[in-house]
Amino acid sequence: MITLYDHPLSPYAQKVRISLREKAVPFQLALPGGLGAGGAAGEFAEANPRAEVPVLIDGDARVFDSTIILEYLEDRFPTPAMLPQGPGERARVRMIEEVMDTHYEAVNWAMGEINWFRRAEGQAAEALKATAGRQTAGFLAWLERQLGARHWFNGERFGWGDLAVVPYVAASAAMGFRPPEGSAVAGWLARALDRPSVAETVGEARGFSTEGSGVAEAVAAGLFKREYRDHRLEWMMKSGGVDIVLKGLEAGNIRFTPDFS
Ligand SMILES: N[C@@H](CCC(=O)N[C@@H](CS)C(=O)NCC(=O)O)C(=O)O
Repeated sequence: MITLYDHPLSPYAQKVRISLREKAVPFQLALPGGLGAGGAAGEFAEANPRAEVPVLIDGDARVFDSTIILEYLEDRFPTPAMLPQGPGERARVRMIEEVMDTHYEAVNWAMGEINWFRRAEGQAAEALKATAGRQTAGFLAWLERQLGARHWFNGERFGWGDLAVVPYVAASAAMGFRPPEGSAVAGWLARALDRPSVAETVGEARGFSTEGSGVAEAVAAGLFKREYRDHRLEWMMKSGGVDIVLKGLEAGNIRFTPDFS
């Protein structure tokens, strides 16, 4: 049986859950201990030197990084294919995935830092949220052009292009940044949320509430070390969150990619 180390709120993990469900591949979920606290260990940490979810274990194959896992699943369980036919179409959906994973994700993640982890409060928080709202509107406008007259981002059939977008747009919508009413993306989101693979995955994320879970207090107490890597760090630097980074470094409650050994 395939094991997927993941977390229900991770958009990267959600991409993999949706692909597995579309392909009707049985799998078991495992939540790694120490995730987010900088203390992951065991099979999960051995499989992924970055100590990030998702990680997929399939016999001797131990695969990290959501895109590489999707590629693995495509090779291992080719039917139904998630990628469209033809090099041009495949490149098109991979570019959409790249934008979602390395640009859009930063905005949702930053909203989590503010709303759940309370890295900023009062006026400072409001200013950061306003910036996030403007940026999300920009991404949604970009997505509207990518979708064009297509039924799915993937083309005629639901696939990679859609499972790569839906975790991010559904999360934005849940935070109040919805696709404009009547837009093609709003129609697409409703269609996507109707699919059992997506409904189950997004439902699991929405059922995992951080309200009252004490995560902000855990950050303040230094029990959480949130990963400020790549585009996430860039978001903070370019969007008015420099103080958050400096305070987090001083308090020791942010981390970067671990050194390899
Ligand atoms: N490029 C990776 C990114 C994975 C990633 O950033 N995962 C986050 C959760 S959304 C994580 O596990 N972070 C580790 C931590 O917070 O300690 C992928 O596509 O799988």
